[in-house]
Amino acid sequence: MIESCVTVSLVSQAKGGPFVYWDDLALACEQAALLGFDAIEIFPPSADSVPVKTLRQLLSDHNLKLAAVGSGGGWVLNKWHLCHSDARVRQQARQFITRIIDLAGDFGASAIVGSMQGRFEGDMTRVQALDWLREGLYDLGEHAKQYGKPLLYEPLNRYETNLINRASDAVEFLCSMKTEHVKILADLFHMNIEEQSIPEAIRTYGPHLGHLHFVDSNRRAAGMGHIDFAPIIQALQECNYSGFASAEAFPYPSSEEAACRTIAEFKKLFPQAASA
Ligand code: LER
Ligand code: MN
Repeated sequence: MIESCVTVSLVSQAKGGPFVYWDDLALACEQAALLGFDAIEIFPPSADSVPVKTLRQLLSDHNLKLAAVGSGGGWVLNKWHLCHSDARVRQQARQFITRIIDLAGDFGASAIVGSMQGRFEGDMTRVQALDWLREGLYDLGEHAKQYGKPLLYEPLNRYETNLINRASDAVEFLCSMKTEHVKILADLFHMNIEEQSIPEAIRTYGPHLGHLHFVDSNRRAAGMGHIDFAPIIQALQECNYSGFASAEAFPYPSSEEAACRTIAEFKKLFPQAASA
């Protein structure tokens, strides 16, 4: 069963970014629950900044799950990433993500590595950068193992990383890692830019798929762009995908409206999930 989820950013420096709710965790939980979402996904400045007790209470009060926690705050605020040329910075990136894994793990959720994968620049080769990324993701996946939730690795479009942009490359890379503890986060916005066919790319991910960023071509709420969702849903079902469809979309025209449009589209596309 695919479950609905909506994103909440707690990083004010990420303003303008693709998150539905902003800053106010209590309001986000209240509205998400009212609209009938199953879960929230949080984008925090750091693991330490998340009010764990409050979050636990809010999730319990509103009968919501925590689906995932993003680690991109480490990039936005500090410019840390896993294949930085400076070994100390790579280590800071790993520590930052390790804490996010621990935070998410205590809630039965996965941590996400998206922007924290980084890119290769200057004298560094792509091969070197991918070696560091592979090592980093492998070790972080081993850390995530204790929580029974995989680490989520998110391929991004070419304007955000020059490492891996497409499903076929992502699966080859993941297989070279020889791990059971890292899965793929498929973001429909990035896929719309990079893939020849989004449904085919979903099939390529198959059993490696661990999470979905459910959003339209223009990064507005699903239904507000030109993605044809029906064949994508068909591909997800063929792959027996049973994770979250998490709305990582601009708060356009407002957070409330983006959340409302998302859940309406979700219910239309996943009628079995909506009636469960
Ligand atoms: C960034 O474009 C993105 O899609 C995020 O999910 C990465 O953390
Ligand atoms: Mn994403």
